[in-house]
Amino acid sequence: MKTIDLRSDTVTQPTPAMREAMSKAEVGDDVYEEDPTINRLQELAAEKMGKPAGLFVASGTMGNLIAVLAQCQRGDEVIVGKKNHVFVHEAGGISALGGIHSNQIINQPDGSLLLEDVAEAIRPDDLHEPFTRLVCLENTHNGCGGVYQTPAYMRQTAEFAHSRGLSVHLDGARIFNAAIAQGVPASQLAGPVDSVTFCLSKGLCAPVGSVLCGSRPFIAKARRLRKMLGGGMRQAGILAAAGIVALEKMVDRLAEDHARARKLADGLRLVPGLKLDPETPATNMVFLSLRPEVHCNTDELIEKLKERGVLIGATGERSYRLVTHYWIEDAGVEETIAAFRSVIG
Ligand code: TLP
Repeated sequence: MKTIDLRSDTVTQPTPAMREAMSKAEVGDDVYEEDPTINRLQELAAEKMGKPAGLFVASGTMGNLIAVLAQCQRGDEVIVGKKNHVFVHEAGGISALGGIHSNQIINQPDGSLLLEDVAEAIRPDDLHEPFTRLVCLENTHNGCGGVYQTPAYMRQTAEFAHSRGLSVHLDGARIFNAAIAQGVPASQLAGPVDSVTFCLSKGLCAPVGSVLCGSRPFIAKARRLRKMLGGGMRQAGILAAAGIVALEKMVDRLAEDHARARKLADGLRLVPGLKLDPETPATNMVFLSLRPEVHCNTDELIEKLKERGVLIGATGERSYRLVTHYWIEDAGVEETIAAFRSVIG
């Protein structure tokens, strides 16, 4: 039985073209900045983000952590959405490792932060309070349903933050999904912010890695912080080679994942007992929950689907996320709908 793994796009395996490029990659010691493949990946990534420089990092989590550490001192404060990955899913790294305080504000259902809320969260110049330094955004927004933010929102929010003396970091783990969904270049979304992390290892299928992009002085500081965190990776051009294939060959096809997510949602909407989140899917994620008449606890549904070869993830009590990606084909979508029908229909 072939497994249909919809738990996340992080489960994607490298493509044959990636394995081929990895086996042939020219490498060097990246701590000396002498790995030609990493250097090429960083240049390509920076160009795509519309930034002067890039830094290959081990993960999205590491990229976000370095970005925050580079822009805040211990005791400083970051304004961040309550549902942002950096606040919810990164093991509290910014406070544990950076001593950085977070001021969490409400995400609107579309993932955005209201400028009024940002304004209210900015600390006055009062010795009792921390200094506010940074605003963290996320696009697409995972915790809010894989929704995307528009270029206008990114510009307005960054302009506002800058006018108040704050920097802006974008967790753009899935920025290419946001770009493809809107038919705009990713640089239009990342252009207005000071730093951006995006992931090569999610929908783009590379086995490992993210790239953090920003100004040259920012990246120089980030490089030192990466070393401090144990992330100087030596001959990691083997990994960067897959990242180059990801950027050159895997971006445009994300539209296929979005179309399959829509097909999946359309099919599941017709299964009695399932309630799909309004507007889902915005990109490659389908969010749904069980209606009260279905007698099944959160894990039971996961187990029963697993017996039929379908893996999905829980997002809460009787609610779930299904993520489409390169390794999910049309047949997998049909089989998933059929599996749901047989389990709860
Ligand atoms: N998200 C994972 C889990 O951690 C929840 C997933 O399965 O979606 N930013 C965003 C918006 C993310 O969704 C993720 C991963 C990251 C950062 C972290 O990336 P990695 O896993 O490379 O550290």
